[in-house]
Amino acid sequence: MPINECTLIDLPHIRDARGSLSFVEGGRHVPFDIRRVYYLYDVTPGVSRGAHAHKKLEQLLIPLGGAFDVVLDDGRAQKTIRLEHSDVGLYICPMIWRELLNFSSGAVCFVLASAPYDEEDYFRNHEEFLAAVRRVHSARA
Ligand code: T46
Repeated sequence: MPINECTLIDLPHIRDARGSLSFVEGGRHVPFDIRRVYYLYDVTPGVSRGAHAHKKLEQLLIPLGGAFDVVLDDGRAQKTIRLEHSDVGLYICPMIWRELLNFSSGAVCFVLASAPYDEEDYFRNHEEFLAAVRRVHSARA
């Protein structure tokens, strides 16, 4: 999938004197039914996470606190997006290599996913990912 299929999604933000509330509804704010939720927290300073792609999984990443960079790579182009607002999520479509880095202190990455955890859905080797991307493009040509 081309990298421009990965988009920032503005989430509802209800603010009153008590503070802020945002919410996400599957099929309305994200283009998939939510089948799993997980979150990254207590991230060790200086590390990166991710560095893999998914064959079919779709995800929405939301910075619940703090900030971090997401590097997206579709095998042809790369772009880096900094997530730093709790009412803006990043939708990541299938077949995108992603790496999360530059986490601020106390950052939390909350993730909504379209399927339960399945190790078979991962490309954890970048060369294998690139080979799969090339196969898709040559099949389309
Ligand atoms: C992604 C980035 C943003 C599970 O058992 N269940 C789960 O739902 C997940 C996500 C992971 N795990 C296990 C698999 C590994 O043994 O937890 C361990 C660490 O997972 P991983 O190295 O894949 O974690 P990250 O932070 O590198 O990647 C995760 C997601 O796996 C991935 O889909 O996009 O966060």
